[in-house]
Amino acid sequence: MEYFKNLPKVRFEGRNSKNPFAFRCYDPDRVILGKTMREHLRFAMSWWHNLGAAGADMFGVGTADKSFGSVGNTMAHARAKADAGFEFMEKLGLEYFCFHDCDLVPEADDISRTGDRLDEIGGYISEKMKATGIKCLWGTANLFNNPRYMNGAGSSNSPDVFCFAATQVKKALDLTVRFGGKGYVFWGGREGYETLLNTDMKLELDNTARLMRLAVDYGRSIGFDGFFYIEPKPREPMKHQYDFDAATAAGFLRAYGLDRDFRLNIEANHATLAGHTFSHEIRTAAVNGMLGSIDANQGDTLLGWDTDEFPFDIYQTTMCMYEVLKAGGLTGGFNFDAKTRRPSNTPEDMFHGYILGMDSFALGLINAAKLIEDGRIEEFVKERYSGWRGGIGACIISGETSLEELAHYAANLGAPEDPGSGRQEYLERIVNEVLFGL
Ligand code: XLS
Ligand code: NI
Ligand code: NI
Repeated sequence: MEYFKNLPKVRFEGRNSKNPFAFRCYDPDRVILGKTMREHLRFAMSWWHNLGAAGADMFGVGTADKSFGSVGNTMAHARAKADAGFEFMEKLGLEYFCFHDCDLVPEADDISRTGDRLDEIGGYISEKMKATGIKCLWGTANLFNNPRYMNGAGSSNSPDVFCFAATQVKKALDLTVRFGGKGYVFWGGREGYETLLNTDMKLELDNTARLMRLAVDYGRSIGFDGFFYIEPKPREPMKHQYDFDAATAAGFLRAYGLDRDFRLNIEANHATLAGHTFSHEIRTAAVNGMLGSIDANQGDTLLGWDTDEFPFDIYQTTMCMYEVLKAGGLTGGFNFDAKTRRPSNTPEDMFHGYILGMDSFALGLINAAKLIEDGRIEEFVKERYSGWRGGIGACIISGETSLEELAHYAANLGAPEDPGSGRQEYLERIVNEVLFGL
């Protein structure tokens, strides 16, 4: 059965195309700085938003029909979702998907029964993967929806709840391995607190790390050789979330000795919620040696919550790709953790969303490569720090000096050399010149 009947296979047609169901920038085989676009970008479909989210919000039920011709909350619906998902990915040329356990099957009352359902759908999806060549970018367990996680999962006050979380992580890892997934994500939506008055923060942090350590040990024991990821987010649903931002998560991973197995999955909208730019989070992950994967979306600063919009802002995709290219690429890929707006409720809109997102990132990649090839920005930064490559700068970096020696040096100078203008406006104009010929 064809689910997206009037929707064609989306192909690259270039800048002159007027076809709304064609890519104008995403040309998977085009080589940019020595790698094809498909290798640089590794786009993934998020099972939850694309096949599950029907547009419900706090004030109203869904507006989109995601039944895919079958009744919700049944295994028949789970299979229909998989069928529709694979058709969608094939039509869009998406080579990867990401999933939560609960996206794949309806949860049963009994967690073991849910596990059986996951085994069943696992077989069904594996067949489809074989037939299409579509791969799994990462899997995860939904440890935030079920009421048992109201006080957290790894960070719950209840050891029983911790064991239920462990059960789900184990099963989600089994599935990820079965799908040959490249990664496994922890997004700690409920790992945080509402008030310190009822919270043992130290125990909660230690236990969150314990769950991750147990996951690493189990994953490695069943042959998972990809990376684990933390996806930082400062708040929402909890008021305070432990994985606030990239810097916090990097420190956490080091403190608990998890830094060899874990990288970071940076989401654009989470960066802005934390009061950072997307690029700041990517750079912070990169300088910590922890840049891993990206949840590609964008927020709306006027709204200020995780709106999960499809990426549209070309400055943002450009500066993201600039950071990614300079960091040498991702271990993961670009997962569209994004959904169409509530009033965009047709199957066509699902296509428009992905075409917008993929083209926005493809153009970002093209632009970022141009900025790198232009070289003026990098040259400026290099020159700005040139003092550290010789003289007293090199001496400080080598570590062979003391505060007394530096004080003596400064006293002899009388006044420091002019540190020079930061030239922000000049650099911003270069960006505009390279992007728009301005
Ligand atoms: C929620 C997160 C979530 C993770 C996966 O804000 O972005 O969707 O990516 O659990
Ligand atoms: Ni996400
Ligand atoms: Ni999010």
